[in-house]
Amino acid sequence: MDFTSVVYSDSFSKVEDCPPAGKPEFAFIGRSNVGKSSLINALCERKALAFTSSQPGKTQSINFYTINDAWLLVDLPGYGYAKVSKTMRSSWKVMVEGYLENRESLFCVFQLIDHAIPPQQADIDFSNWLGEREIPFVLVFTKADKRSKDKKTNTVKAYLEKLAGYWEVMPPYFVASAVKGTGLPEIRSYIRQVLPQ
Ligand SMILES: Nc1nc2c(ncn2[C@@H]2O[C@H](COP(=O)(O)OP(=O)(O)OP(=O)(O)O)[C@@H](O)[C@H]2O)c(=O)[nH]1
Ligand SMILES: [Mg+2]
Repeated sequence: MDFTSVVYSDSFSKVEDCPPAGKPEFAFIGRSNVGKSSLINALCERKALAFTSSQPGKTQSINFYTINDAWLLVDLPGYGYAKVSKTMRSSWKVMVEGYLENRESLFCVFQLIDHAIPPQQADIDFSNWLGEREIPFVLVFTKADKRSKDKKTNTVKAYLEKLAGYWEVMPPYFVASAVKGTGLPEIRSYIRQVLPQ
């Protein structure tokens, strides 16, 4: 898919301040540092559209990027960052869960999972949270270029096995690397297929 025009639209720290729902939105969520902003940049073939950092907790608000004037990518702050105060955690909940539960134009969530580490309970809990609310989502296993810390564990298989303990139908999934470009054509093609014509 051509990302002919990519326009940073705006950032909001409160759901109620977001512009009225309109074009379909694809939102990126996952643990802090999993590579959400990097994947958005890689998909758009832009280096610094969404700000990234080696330190977790970089993205702090809801960021909208309009693609081809037809649909949006939405970068969200991550969950599971330990060095966060209770107040910040609860404002994250209000902002991110509020967006995901209430946004009428939310079309699909990309939940990113770090491919290089074994399945994390925080991710399973978040997949379950999405599933329980019937929010359509797909999984993206990120950092496919990195060697797994535990060479014996196939994270994709292990993660899907864990999810199968809760659900009969598995979400679609992709394995991607923002660095090497792995999986990007597949993700773009998925977006093209599911976008309303
Ligand atoms: N090796 C490798 N590193 C990656 C990849 N994607 C992201 N990173 C690195 O992971 C770190 C975090 O990337 P971000 O894109 O900022 O992560 P994020 O999920 O947006 O993080 P928060 O905004 O803090 O929630 C950065 O140092 C990136 O360079 C990848 O595919 N491969
Ligand atoms: Mg980010």
